[in-house]
Amino acid sequence: LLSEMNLQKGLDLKQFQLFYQPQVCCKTGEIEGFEALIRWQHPERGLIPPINFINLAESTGLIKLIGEWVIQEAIAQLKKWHAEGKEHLSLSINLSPVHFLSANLPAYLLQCTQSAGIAPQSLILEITENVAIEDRDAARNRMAELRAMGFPISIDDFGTGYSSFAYLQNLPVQQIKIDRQFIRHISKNENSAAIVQTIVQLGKTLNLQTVAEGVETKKEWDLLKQFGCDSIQGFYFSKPLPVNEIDQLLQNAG
Ligand code: G
Ligand code: G
Ligand code: NA
Repeated sequence: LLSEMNLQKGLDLKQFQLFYQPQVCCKTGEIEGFEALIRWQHPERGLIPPINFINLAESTGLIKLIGEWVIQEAIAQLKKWHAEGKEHLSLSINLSPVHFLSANLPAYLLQCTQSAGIAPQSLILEITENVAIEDRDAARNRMAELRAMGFPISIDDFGTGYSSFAYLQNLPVQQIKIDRQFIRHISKNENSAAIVQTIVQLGKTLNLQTVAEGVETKKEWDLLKQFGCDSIQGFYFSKPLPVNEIDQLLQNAG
């Protein structure tokens, strides 16, 4: 079993790696950014997916160190892409609730983006709906603080939690990511299609960017375009890939 000691060692030995999954603009069909997804390249166990260690990282407090590594790595990569003339690319990172609410996160983010010369607007912070359930006031203050600095905030897995609408009513959010569980049935189930259409409509009314997650087929992509969804992410376009393969993809895209 994985332990705290293993995890710390993984950090020390730099065994973590970011994979990147493209996000594609529905209007132009072009890549507009990526979501960074962490992997653990373990010498004996191979590539370990985040579901197998994020909970442990959260319960041991190591999630802050891991999250700071993700921030550093993501910004360094973004800086490379921007230096190659791809200034339009954005990068989304996942932040755990504990890290999101931790005291020095805003200062850390600002320091990292400033020293890299990266505009905060191009680093999108993804948080899940649970963040506000646990500590509503702290979450609201934190979002406002990060917004004031220029970091866009995205609600991940939108529609699956209890507080979806509370978020949109009160909190400074710029993007919602429509959960895969709705997307994967839109071409077969009228209820799923209606829910997604309604979320997209809501996004338009509230001036929020809508991103559909887990898009796997041409049929789903066509429907989402028809609904007016802003962006898609999913296996239909590309699975999450290591950076060398992403660079190839960007090159082929011209
Ligand atoms: O890439 P994959 O589908 O295995 O990711 C599963 C989940 O792990 C994602 O939904 C995401 O919420 C979480 N995850 C991936 N990368 C990170 C990360 O860098 N930090 C945190 N906190 N969670 C991540
Ligand atoms: O919750 P979050 O959005 O961070 O989850 C991203 C995870 O979803 C990644 O681990 C990624 O591997 C997975 N994923 C991305 N695209 C697809 C897809 O089209 N289909 C399925 N089944 N999983 C996907
Ligand atoms: Na995410």
